[in-house]
Amino acid sequence: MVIQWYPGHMAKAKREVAEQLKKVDVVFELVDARIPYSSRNPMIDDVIQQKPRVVILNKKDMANLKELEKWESYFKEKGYYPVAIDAKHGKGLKLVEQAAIKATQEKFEREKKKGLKPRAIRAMIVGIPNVGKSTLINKLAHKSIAKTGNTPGVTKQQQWIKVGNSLQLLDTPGILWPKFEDQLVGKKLSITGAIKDSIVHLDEVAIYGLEFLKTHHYEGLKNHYKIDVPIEAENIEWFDAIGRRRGLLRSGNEVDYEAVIELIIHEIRNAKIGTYTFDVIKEMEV
Ligand SMILES: Nc1nc2c(ncn2[C@@H]2O[C@H](COP(=O)(O)OP(=O)(O)OP(=O)(O)O)[C@@H](O)[C@H]2O)c(=O)[nH]1
Ligand SMILES: [Mg+2]
Repeated sequence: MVIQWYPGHMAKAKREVAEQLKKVDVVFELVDARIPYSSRNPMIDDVIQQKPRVVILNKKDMANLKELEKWESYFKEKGYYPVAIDAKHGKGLKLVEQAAIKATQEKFEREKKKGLKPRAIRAMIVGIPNVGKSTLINKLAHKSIAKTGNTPGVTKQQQWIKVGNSLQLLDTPGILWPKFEDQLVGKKLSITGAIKDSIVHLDEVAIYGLEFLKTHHYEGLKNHYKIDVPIEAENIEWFDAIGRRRGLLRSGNEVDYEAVIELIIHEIRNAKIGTYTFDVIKEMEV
């Protein structure tokens, strides 16, 4: 699978985020709870460095909660403050503010000792495309934040949004690139909708999804499609069974494989078959 990677863009995005970071006390690193590791920017630690960090595992409603707990422990061990939320439905928003308070406690105590006046905690969101940055900003702000200054050459006016009693959030998130060069990561990013369909081979993505479900959720997969295919059957037999069951046929009663591929990806991506976490911590070297 050939996935393009743009080092130039990547370096520019990194510089821009690093510039914005100077203005904040804490960073909200937003990741997709279905791929808490694969949806991180590979240079993120370089960018954020020692700044206190809340790792927000978003789209909890589509993830496997047991796996999610393991990832929360993983991030805690690294010294971050993880919280799992569902920004779309506004669940877990309070946790974000609470975590920000904890993450910055030491810094604010130091400021207090120096005699500095109490002030709001300043935060910004960073993350790869489609993890829910805009959704979260709008939920925390209780309104849709207008996009400002999209014209080239016009300096973008950044604004602070008041969140709860203690937090101010920068209205523009830092967008970073996901890790493109790893094949498996690319498939995980695609199956969760983080990268465009036009830059991947959808057949490989569908096969990845099917094999993940066969390995981890065989019964659920069979029940969802109301098919009975032995686990050791070739992928093509699964495609045939799913296609016939759903009536995805061409003339001559042939299975329309393109349609099956689209169906599988769509249903996994939108959690129609079940709620899954594709980054399985015990299967990874992290
Ligand atoms: N199920 C579910 N969907 C979510 C959640 N948060 C965001 N989404 C959906 O994910 C998609 C992307 O959300 P955005 O907020 O646009 O993501 P973004 O990070 O701003 O994306 P870019 O602006 O492209 O970088 C939208 O369709 C949202 O409705 C969540 O917690 N659960
Ligand atoms: Mg956005």
